[in-house]
Amino acid sequence: MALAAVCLIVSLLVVPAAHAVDHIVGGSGGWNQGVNYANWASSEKFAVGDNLIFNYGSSHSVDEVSQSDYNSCTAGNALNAYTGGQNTVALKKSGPMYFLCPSFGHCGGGMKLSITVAAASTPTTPTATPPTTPGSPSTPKDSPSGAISDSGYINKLVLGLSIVCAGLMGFMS
Ligand SMILES: [Cu+2]
Repeated sequence: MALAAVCLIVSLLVVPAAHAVDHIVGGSGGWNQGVNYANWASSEKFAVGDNLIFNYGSSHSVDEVSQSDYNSCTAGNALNAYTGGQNTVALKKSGPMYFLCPSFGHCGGGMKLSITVAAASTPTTPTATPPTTPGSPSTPKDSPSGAISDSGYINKLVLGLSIVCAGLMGFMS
């Protein structure tokens, strides 16, 4: 039982955890009046597993709302409400999300944000450095071809872990 749990956790952690991105809402402008959030959002790529970070002063707060409440700047039906000046909102599922500031007049003045969350991205350009150095001529034994891509490396790692876990669990049962 314990081993199976460990194997499951390991295989869940290995791949997706490396690509989460924290999006600072509004950039240096933060969550405030006078920031164009449509422009800001258009320059970001949101994916499941990422986080939105809201930073704001005491005259503001953050409501996640429905699309219709977003369009009409209706506060009071918040799906989730955030206060306190600094919040991290985890993007847990793909699709649109809508936020506004419920302080009177702020949403109408532009303090509203809509984003579209994409499904978790595949690692097309991984930045993690593998523990081995396949490009180095001093380690020919680890990678005879010298051309294993990062994604190929991760796939082999996951496959290897799966085989080891399956073997261990078969041995234990
Ligand atoms: Cu506000």
